[in-house]
Amino acid sequence: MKVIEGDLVARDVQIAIVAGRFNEVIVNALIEGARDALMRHGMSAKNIDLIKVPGAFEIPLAAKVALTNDSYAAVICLGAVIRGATPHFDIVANESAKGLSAIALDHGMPIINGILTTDSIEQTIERAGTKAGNKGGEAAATAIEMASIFQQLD
Ligand code: INI
Repeated sequence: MKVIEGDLVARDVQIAIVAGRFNEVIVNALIEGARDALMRHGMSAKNIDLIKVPGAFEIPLAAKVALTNDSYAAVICLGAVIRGATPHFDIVANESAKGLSAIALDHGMPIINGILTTDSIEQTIERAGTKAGNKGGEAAATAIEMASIFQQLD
């Protein structure tokens, strides 16, 4: 049986990070977590592009456009949607997740969902480099693993 499995070594890949500016203190920590993980897994900074958009709602569109230039092996999407007193949370959280899945399937390319959806600032901080790790770093490792799988499938 031939087993195709990704490893965590970045080989000749370019990766885009698309990040929302909303809740930027948190998102900046996710970006730093992703950048640090990508470098530790063998990427050089010149092969990482950071695309900043206003909020999580805009991330899928920017990710879709990034993929049309054909040079990225994966797109890492980072944002923070925190539940507030309005229904806006559900709209932004649901639409951004649905948008990312749709783009990944349409393009047949790895789009990594590192958009936090949390009930409180405390939960958000926990996932941005404290108690529960850094979800930006986890998203970066997933991107490298998926890029490795796609290199073997090509
Ligand atoms: N954008 C976020 O990234 N996080 C949020 O928590 C958020 N909330 O709660 O409103 C948010 N809203 C902005 C949204 O992403 C769009 O930028 C805006 O609706 C304009 O399209």
